[in-house]
Amino acid sequence: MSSSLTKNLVELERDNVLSEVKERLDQGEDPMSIFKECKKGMEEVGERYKNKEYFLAELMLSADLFKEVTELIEPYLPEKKTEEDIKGKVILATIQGDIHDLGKNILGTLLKLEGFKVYDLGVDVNPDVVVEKVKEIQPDILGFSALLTITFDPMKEVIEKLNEAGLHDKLKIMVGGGITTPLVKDYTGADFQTLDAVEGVQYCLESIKAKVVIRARGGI
Ligand code: B12
Repeated sequence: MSSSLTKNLVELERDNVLSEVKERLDQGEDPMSIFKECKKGMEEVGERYKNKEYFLAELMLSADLFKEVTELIEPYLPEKKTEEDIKGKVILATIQGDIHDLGKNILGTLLKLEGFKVYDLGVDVNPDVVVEKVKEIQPDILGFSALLTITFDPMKEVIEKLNEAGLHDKLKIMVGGGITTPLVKDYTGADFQTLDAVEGVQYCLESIKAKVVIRARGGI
């Protein structure tokens, strides 16, 4: 049974959605459960789009609304004060030529909820900027979100540059987004691919655990 929040998001009832989210956050409700209800609504919007009940306009409106919801939720996430409290650092980007960001934003919010520090470089990001940011931030994970086939080569370019600089050994690279497949992972040289943000979060958690074990054994 869908909650009123899920239903209102599906029906694009912006004012109702935002006022319910604000109210429940003020009452101290767990931000993750509010987020999950909204995510469920987004999945339903996606279904309606697939079934041609909704069109691009509805999809865009729901995306904007979902963005507003996540902006309301984020300040209520448990504060990660010290480096030790943070599970790991993740850089996210939609590479040059691609401006789709809905999936990336969902992943970013889920990662924050899980305790990761997320550096979202945005959309249409130049490959060299990604390489520079990896050098500067030294993340545990780099995640690309891709919805267009033209992203394959620039993602590959970044990964090749990271390999050449010996930086790929220190981080895991994942690709996701509607257009990606295991073949895209192999082509670009990434370590992991998925079409599911929750699986992406799981992969980040596992990568961090593995890194801790390697460190304890005197590795990186
Ligand atoms: C919404 C949309 C748009 C919106 C984007 C709004 C926004 N802010 O993102 C707008 C209208 C702007 C748009 C523009 C265009 N679009 Co468009 N768009 C779509 C559409 C309908 C939905 C994509 C979407 O947001 N899905 C919902 C999200 C949540 O799904 P998702 O990204 O896959 O994310 C999930 C997982 O994959 C995962 N995930 C996502 N990223 C990552 C990353 C990692 C690391 C991990 C672990 C997980 C993960 O998490 C999410 C939840 O589980 C698709 C068609 C479709 N049905 O997919 C076309 C589509 C992607 N677009 C397409 C095209 C061609 C375009 C345009 C070029 C159209 C044009 N002629 O102008 C432009 C592109 C402009 C550009 N330079 O980028 C094509 C791409 C074809 C191709 N093979 O390259 C598609 C497939 C439509 C089609 N069938 O032709 N688009």
